Amino acid sequence: MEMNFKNRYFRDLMERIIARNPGEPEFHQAVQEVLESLEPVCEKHPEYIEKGVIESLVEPERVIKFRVPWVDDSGKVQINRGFRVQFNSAIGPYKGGLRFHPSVYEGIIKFLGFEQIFKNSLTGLPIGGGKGGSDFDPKGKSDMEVMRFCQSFMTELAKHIGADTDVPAGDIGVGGREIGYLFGQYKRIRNEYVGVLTGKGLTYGGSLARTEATGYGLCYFTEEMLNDKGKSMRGKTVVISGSGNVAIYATEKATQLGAKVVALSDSNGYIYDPDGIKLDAVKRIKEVERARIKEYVEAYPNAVYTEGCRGIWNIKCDIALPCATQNELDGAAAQTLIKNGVIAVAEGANMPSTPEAIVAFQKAGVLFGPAKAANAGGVATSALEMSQNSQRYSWTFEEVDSKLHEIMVNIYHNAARAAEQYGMKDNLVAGANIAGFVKVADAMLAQGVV
Ligand code: NDP
Ligand code: 2IT
Repeated sequence: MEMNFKNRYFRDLMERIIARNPGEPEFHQAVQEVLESLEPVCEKHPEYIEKGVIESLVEPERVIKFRVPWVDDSGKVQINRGFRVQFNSAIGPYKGGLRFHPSVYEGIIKFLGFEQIFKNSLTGLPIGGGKGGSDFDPKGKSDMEVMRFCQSFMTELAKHIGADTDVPAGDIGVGGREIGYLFGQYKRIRNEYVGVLTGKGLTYGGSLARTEATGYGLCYFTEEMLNDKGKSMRGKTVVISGSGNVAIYATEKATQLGAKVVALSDSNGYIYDPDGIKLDAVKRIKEVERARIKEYVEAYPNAVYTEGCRGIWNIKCDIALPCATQNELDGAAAQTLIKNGVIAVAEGANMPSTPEAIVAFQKAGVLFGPAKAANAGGVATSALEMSQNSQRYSWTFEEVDSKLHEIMVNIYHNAARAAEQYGMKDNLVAGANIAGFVKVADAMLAQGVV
């Protein structure tokens, strides 16, 4: 990856990070983007360099890696790897999701845990950064296999987490079903009924609106970003990649805000419905049947299914919301979107746009909402779930949703203000990195060398 550092300190540090974390390109990518944004901050505040804050920030406080043995339905022993990266606890207990996907290895969990530090800080709530997961693939497994895997995973993870220590949640491959099994096993091992996980079911301590929060928050952010430029989502055509938790509830809120969502995808391919996606069919296929998105065209023959997920960015749209996975939208896809007149892109997934894609959008004047800011509604609502658990009380859907809305509006303005303050007006990538960083860095300085 090309390095654009002006300052020698940052270039040397980045080279050291690459050498000390070999074979982890996603982690290098995430760190480099943040360090590039922090150069102007450290020019004004050299104490962040002099007191070792930057070097501490890029080194996880703790990396836990463990064997996850379980028995499949045919009686065969299966071995997976489990991870939890406790990255930074300067402003609160570690907080971040668990990802179950065959592509998971230490570098993926480190990139996600690193980004989580800044995202969590941006929410304005007291949560540190962490992430975990496994290379286990829930696809094609029976409920009982998923349960046995989750119980084994938690048997080890329980030693390292706690309601005031580290609070995991969902991410790719981890939804309500998995959180339920994980919570049950934690409670059994520790004999404690505490809010140690978020995204719990509503019958056992979950918060209303957590399921919807990431997708809804993404749209609240996008709407505010557009409103600030005298525009809105109403009447716009939207393309959303993925068809999981984030994509489904982004589709629901975008539609409520008067936009028309015409495409969704999964890792096999994408559907295009020029009449607007009918979300009830998608929810049935993905949430109930756990089937593939191509089933949609059986219910709605006007829609077209195309094999291969990356082609989704060829569809003409005003707004693109990548909500599947990292590096799913590259420079060429960005150029196609720009040529087709896209006005706004906001990231529901973590790091879905490659560095080349981000540069292309910024050069073309496309409004660009980076993941750390745009998808922070999920973890923000997780923090609201923690508050409700501590209070032993639950808020109504409307109360949680209105707090989520307020948080997303504030995140947009804080990122926009930080960008402007450092002479990078409208660069929300830099603004989000800087606004997220300053609170964590000041907390680290105050707490000394720890
Ligand atoms: P889900 O598991 O519910 O859905 C993931 C979706 O992305 C599926 O449609 C999946 O397709 C697709 N997908 C996964 N991997 C790939 C791949 N390699 N190529 C193409 N498509 C892929 O996960 P979520 O909706 O929860 O997460 C989606 C993104 O949002 C992730 O980047 C996650 O980190 C991020 N995020 C999630 C939050 C949350 O609260 N859940 C909060 C903030 C960010 P398939 O079924 O074929 O695998
Ligand atoms: O990437 C993310 O912010 C999440 N997967 C949600 C984390 C959380 O703790 O709710």
